[in-house]
Amino acid sequence: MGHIPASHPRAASLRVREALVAGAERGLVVREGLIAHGRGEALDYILGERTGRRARSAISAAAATLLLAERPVVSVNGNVAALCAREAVMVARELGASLEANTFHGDSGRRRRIAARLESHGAMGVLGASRAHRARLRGLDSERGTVDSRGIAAADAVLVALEDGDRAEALSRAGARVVAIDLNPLSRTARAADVTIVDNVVRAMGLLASRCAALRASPRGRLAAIARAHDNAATLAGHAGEIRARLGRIASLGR
Ligand code: PTJ
Repeated sequence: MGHIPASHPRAASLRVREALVAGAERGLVVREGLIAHGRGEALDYILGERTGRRARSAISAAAATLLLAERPVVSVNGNVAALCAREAVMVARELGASLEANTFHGDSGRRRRIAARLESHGAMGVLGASRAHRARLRGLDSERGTVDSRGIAAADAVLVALEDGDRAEALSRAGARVVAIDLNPLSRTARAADVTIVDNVVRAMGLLASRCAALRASPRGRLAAIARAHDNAATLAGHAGEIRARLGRIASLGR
């Protein structure tokens, strides 16, 4: 780390790459996670690398949805642990939610490392790494379906970020509300979730923590109204329109 000059026009993006590479070297991130990041990075570039109006509105709906839940869980995979562990812990703290290490690839050793990383940022009792409390999420044959009986298996709302689509669908079928952070408005996760924040986790997780803090004392009626006002399909269509308009402008004006 440290060889990226602050003056480099892509310094912020290069630092995020470095954080992921460091995460891979520490055994938090799998190689597939680096590939997944490339896809996200390309979409972020097209979307303008900023948290736009639609994403901010989705962040409010996400905060309201999670605050209304009785048993919310923040699910953390390798990429999230490497990119925004501190902010994920802050979200869980504001919600009074459990944090659960949950991965698509690999072994319980990596889940333990993810838990340790969250604990280094002040989390306590991170779920997902103990064999004693293993449960299966119905209809999900991958490793991601191995969940904690005290956490995701019993949750009524789950925050998932940077994921393949199967789990959002399985959680929805199981009756949980799903809040997703995913830069791809076309992905299955984005479409299966109740609220999708189309933004980079690097920006969105901290903003979500702040929004949860701001709304935490609100009456349930106000939270329900905020959650109800969110139309996920329309928001995703809006993001797709934004991409089309941005590319159209570039194509016609050359900038
Ligand atoms: O740690 P594991 O084993 O759970 O593995 C995690 C990965 C990411 C490898 C796994 O879940 C996976 O393969 O994911 P996908 O199917 O590639 O989907 C990742 C989604 O996240 C894609 O829609 C990407 O566009 C999006 N994405 C990538 N980077 C970011 C992102 N969304 C938000 N912020 C990012 N930084």
